[in-house]
Amino acid sequence: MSYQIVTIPGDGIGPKVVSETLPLLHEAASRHAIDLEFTNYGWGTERYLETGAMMPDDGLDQIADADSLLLGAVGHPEVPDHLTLHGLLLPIRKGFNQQVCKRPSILFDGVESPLRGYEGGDIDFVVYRENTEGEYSDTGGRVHDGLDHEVAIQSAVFTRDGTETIVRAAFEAAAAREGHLTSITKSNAQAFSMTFWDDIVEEISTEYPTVEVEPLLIDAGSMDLVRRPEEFDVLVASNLFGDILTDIGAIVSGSMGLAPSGNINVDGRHPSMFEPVHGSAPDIVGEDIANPMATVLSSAMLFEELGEPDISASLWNAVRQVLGDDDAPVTPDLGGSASTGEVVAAIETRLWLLSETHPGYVSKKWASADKPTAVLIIKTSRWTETSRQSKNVSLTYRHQSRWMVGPDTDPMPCPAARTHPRTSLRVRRGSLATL
Ligand code: GGG
Repeated sequence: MSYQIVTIPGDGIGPKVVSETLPLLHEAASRHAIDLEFTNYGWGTERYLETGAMMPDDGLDQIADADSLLLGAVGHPEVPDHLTLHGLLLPIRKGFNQQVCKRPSILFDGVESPLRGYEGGDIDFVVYRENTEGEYSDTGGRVHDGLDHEVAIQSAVFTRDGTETIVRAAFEAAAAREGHLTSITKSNAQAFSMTFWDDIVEEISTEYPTVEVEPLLIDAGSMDLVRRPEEFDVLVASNLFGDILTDIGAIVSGSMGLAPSGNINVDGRHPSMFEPVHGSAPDIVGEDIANPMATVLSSAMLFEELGEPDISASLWNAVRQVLGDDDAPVTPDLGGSASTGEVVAAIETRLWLLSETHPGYVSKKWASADKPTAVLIIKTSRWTETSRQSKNVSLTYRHQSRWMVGPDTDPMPCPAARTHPRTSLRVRRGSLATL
């Protein structure tokens, strides 16, 4: 079985988090006899600066046959955000009818919330965000440009199809979870569109008698996500409100770097697209400290959507394990000092440790194009830990009968490894060690 996945790394930290994550996805998929073929579309602001367009005119046609899309980030300090967003991200969401945006917020064990008294597991909700219309419908215009009586009009558009689709998806999710759905609106002020939304929520609620509905205005909802996040289960909101709520959700759960997202095509006619909630983070571009976990978890959602729940679960579990391990590397957003690649390597290690059967050896590792990493070939009887770094390979192991590191060059025996379980070894890149 094989899947064709289009990657659009985009701008800023997007290319880094995507390129570091792909080898991990190969690894996770190959454990379930799934082959992945990634095609990288280098669309984004660099292209815009060169050609005047974020992607080609026939961009959507070019990627329409993919099984799924993985996007990094969009946004560049030299170009206004509305041009980059409208040139790439929004046309894909709209053109591929990705009406449902699913964004989980989870406070994992080992992660500190900025909210006092919250621990791992206390926060676990998912926002269903309407994704192709509402406040993002791009209806309006500006007239009398530059004159004193200049006017700008921007209208929100709510269709029955779009609203029913997102509301129904949210009810389905709530019925499968804890049976609690919060519908976020501003019906007191927006007496046309948001009362329409309320009516549809009420209509569809009759189909889901086990789901309790709590209507909340966006102002109160935003406050309550900070004041009592533990009480939320599923939230459903319009495009703009959903976008705002999910940034709050990400930050009360510890970091924007942990928040995944899926833009789901529900008619089955187009691919869905997965992306971290975070943007391009120009302030940390080039520092190699972007947290890849949001991209890894977005990829886990991608596998779920492809009908590969085991691969999805393996990625979720591996990330949970890293976060729950005080000794595991994390990036500065979580209080650590690890690089993007070190975190991916730690997740990859957990994939090994969590898999029911250890296949014996990893025959191949991937090096990112911009930064060659050491190749590891590991043979083990029971426990294996792998790690990739640009200069050194650190191998911490618990029990193993045989291991090798590096491209096949001079064997380097490491007796310390035999006598001291959990010894940390540093092996120079390019060396090979046997035990
Ligand atoms: N990772 C996706 C990304 O770069 N998002 C930037 C952004 O501004 N998105 C706006 C939105 O989702 O509405």
